[in-house]
Amino acid sequence: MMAASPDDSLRPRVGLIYDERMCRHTTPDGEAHPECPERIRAIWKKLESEGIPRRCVLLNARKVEDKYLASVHTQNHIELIKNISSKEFDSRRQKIASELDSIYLNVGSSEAAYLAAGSVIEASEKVAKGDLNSVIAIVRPPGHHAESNEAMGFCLFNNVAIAANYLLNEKPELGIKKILIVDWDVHHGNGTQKMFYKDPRVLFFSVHRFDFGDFYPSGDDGAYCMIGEGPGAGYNINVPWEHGQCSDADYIAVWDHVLIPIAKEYNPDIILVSAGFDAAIDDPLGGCCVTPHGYSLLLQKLMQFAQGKIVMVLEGGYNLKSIANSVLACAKVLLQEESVGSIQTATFKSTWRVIEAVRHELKGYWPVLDVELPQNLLITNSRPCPAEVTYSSSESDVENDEGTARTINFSDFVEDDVLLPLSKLKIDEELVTSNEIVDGYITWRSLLSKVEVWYASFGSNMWMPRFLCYIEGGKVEGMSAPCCGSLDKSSPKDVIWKIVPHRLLFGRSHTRTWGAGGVAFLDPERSTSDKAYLCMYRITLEQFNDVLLQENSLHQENGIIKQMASPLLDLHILEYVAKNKSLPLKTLKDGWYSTVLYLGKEDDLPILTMTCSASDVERFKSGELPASVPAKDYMNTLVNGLVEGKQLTREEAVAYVNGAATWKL
Ligand code: Q9C
Ligand code: ZN
Repeated sequence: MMAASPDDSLRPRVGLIYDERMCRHTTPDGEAHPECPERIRAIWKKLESEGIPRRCVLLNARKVEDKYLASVHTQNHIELIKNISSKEFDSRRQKIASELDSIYLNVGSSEAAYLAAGSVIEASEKVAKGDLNSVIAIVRPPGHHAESNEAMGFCLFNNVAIAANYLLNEKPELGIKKILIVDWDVHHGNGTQKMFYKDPRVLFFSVHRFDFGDFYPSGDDGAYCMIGEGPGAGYNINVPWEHGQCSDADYIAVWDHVLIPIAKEYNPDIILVSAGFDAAIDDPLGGCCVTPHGYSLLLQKLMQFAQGKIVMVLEGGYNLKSIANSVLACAKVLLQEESVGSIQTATFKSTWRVIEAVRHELKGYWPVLDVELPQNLLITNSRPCPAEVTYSSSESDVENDEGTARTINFSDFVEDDVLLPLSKLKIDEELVTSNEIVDGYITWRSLLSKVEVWYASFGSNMWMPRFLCYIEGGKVEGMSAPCCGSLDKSSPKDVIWKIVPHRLLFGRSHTRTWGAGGVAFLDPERSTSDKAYLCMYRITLEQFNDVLLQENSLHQENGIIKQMASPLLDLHILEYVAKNKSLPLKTLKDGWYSTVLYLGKEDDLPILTMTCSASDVERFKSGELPASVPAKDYMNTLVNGLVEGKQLTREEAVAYVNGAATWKL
């Protein structure tokens, strides 16, 4: 018997479904078509070449039973797809297909359609049961355009809708009560939307190219005002792009500001992804440019929900290389073999406009959306829309078969802008919570790198070499673990000392950095009988954010350095801190240094520091949290700081620290 490698039990169990029989659905006369058998062959070949199948569990494709089709499709439609490949239909097949919208049919079509739908059921059941963590179903024909009584858009049966129905109605014992369907195919998932329009048990989310109704499947179904009906109101979410060329940044912005907050609230039991890869870079139909890395980020951000129960189902995607690379990137994410970093492109202005419109439309149903977006998102690095830059149809570098480029009125884009003057900002604590720590988002950095603040240290950071660990990374003597440092590693522009009338407190008996010993905090309240030494470093607000993150030990998870989607402290929150002197950041509520203090100004720059929560201060003062004398390494660092900073002699420094540490009410 082969010994299991030590991490086999830790590796997520990922299923794969692929079956050559789904390649037998072809154009009858062999003419070229984007939805071709090579699509799934190319994907499978790519996965094989990377050794993915042997790291996965291979599932058998199976044909769907008619009774499971019946809750989604009409009897009429089922009969048609069942019989269409039979001999009796040989003469009529082409005519039937030609009367449908974007459909071809041949002798292999029925079997492929039955296998695609059945395979997605099989995949969903395995994941719902918990036998597997996730599955990738490499199926065709695709499904999301198929309506109850209508094959269209290369789709015969609606594979994902059939599986969702199966879980909810046929297998209640699996305990799946809420399903999130994420449709990131570049086309609107009109079929799926219709099936669950009045059903709150399925939250259907689709992000798609819309072009104001001109992009396939065209019409109004994909508009953001289509939010569901009756009990399903609020459970249908459309994010309609105004134009092509959307990239990773646009999709990530929609994830961060629409899908993820709603998914947190909805708390699905399983996620089905209608994973078309026709928004991928170089797709001949989509005209967008999402990279494999972008797709892997989108998928990774979904893995925090439903205990990672994800079924990824192929829909469209017509560039063989792009779809193969994208599916590969997603497989690595599901296998947790890839740590996904940040993205490079900028978000379109139109994307913020669409996001704001969607949030506005849905905020009555999802209170998390009833908060203004952090405005720095809107003014940093936004790309003008393609329509603003150039728009002559001959010059359009986007190749697509989806109608020709329209002349768009310039003023539509320039006048109606999402940017609000800063003075119109409503700043409240809700805004603070909207700044979440998520991977892969860096546009705020360029803005905050232009703002300087004084970071006032009163603990071990008073010793410059120790503080520099937060900037440059690394560690100094006595520290048990190295710091990751800030993204911007440039040194403080200036260092000055100041004495302030605040009480220094030492508590907490153990830290990750120093081991046993005390940790310094500052009482936000001023009192003339107290004094604390502050060593102040002039750094950028961007760097301050990175320091704040490290001080709260939130900079990494599972050994992976985190990127902040948006800053913990942006300009508007800074304004708020300055006004209120002290501000607990909800995003940091589990950290020891969750409160930002404003200690006035120096050279017209704000002085900021961080301390524990107000309730912890009270608990220190009341003795409920014991004071704790700094242990040797930590004490040395404090003393070094005060001595090298020429504030105190060694003896005075020791007395200062001991005095603060043994202070009683
Ligand atoms: N002028 C999927 O991606 N295009 N279907 C028709 C007519 C149809 C795409 C163009 C595109 C269907 C699953
Ligand atoms: Zn598509």
